[in-house]
Amino acid sequence: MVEKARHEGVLLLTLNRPERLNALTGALLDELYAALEEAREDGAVRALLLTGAGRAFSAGQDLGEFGEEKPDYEGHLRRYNRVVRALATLEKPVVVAVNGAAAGAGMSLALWGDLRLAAIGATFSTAFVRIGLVPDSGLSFLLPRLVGLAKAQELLYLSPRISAEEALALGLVHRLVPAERLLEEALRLAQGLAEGPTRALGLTKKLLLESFRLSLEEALDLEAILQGEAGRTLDHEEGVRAFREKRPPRFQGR
Ligand code: T3D
Repeated sequence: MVEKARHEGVLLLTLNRPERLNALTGALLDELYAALEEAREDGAVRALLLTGAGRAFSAGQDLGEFGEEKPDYEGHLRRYNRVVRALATLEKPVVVAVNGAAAGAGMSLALWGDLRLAAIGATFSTAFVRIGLVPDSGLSFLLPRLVGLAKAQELLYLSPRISAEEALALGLVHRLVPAERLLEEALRLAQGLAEGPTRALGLTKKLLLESFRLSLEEALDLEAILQGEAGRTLDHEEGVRAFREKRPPRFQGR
C-alpha cells in the first residue's frame, strides 16, 4: 500500500491503492508512519518524495473502512497525527508531488510537504465539511498559515474543488508540471535537495515550524542556537571553502 523506492539519497514513497483513489486506511497510515520513521533514522536518506499511484494523490480517509460500525475517530486520529508529526518534524526536506485529486486528509498530507509540485489537472478539496467532519491532520493549523484566514474560511466552510492553477495562485503548491513529467520533475527537485546541505535544510524546517508558536525574542534565540549547530557542520565548512575556491560545493548532509 505504501511503495518504497530509493533514488540515491531520495526515498520515494508512493501511496498505492489506486483502485480506491489512495484512500487512507489504518493499515496504510501505519505503513506510511513506519516508512517515515525509516527515513528519519537512515542517514543515507537525505530527502523524501511523496506521491500517489494512479489518478489521485489521495481521497482522504477511506469512507468504507468502518463499514456500518460507528467509527472511533478520536482514537483513529492518533494514527493520522503520528504521520503528520513525523512529516512535520522530519529534519529532511519533503517534496510532495500531487498527481491528481487530493481531498480531506489527503489534502492535509499533501500540504505537509516542504515543497509541493502539482500536476496540471490535479485538484484540491478540503472535503471534511461535506461529510459533517472538522478539518484534521493539521489542516486547521496549516491552511490559514498558507493562504490566510479568509481563504481558509472559504475552503473549509464551502469546500470547493479547486484546480491546480488556483492552488498555485493561493500558494498551496509551489509549481505546476504537466502530468507526464510530474514524477521526473519532482525527483529532480528532491535529488537536488538531497545533494544540498540537508542538516541546514532540516534545521530551517524546524525554525519555520517553531516560528508559529514563538515570540520574536524566542525566535531570535532559537535561530542563534540552530545557527550554532549549522555552523558546526562539515557542510558549512565545505560551503565556505567552495565559495572561496569558486567551485560548486559538495555537501554531505553532515
Ligand atoms: O479519524 C478519522 O478517520 C476521521 C478522518 C477523516 C479524514 C478525512 O479525510 S475525511 C474526508 C474523506 N474524504 C472525502 O470525503 C473525499 C471523498 N471523495 C471525493 O470527494 C472525490 O471522490 C474525489 C474529489 C477524491 C475524486 O473525485 P472523482 O470525481 O475523481 O472520483 P469519484 O467518482 O468521486 O470517486 C471514484 C471512486 O472512488 C468512487 O467509487 P466507485 O463509485 O467507483 O465504486 C468513490 O466512491 C471512491 N472514493 C472516492 N473517495 C473515497 C472513495 N472511497 C472511499 N473513501 C473515499 N474517501
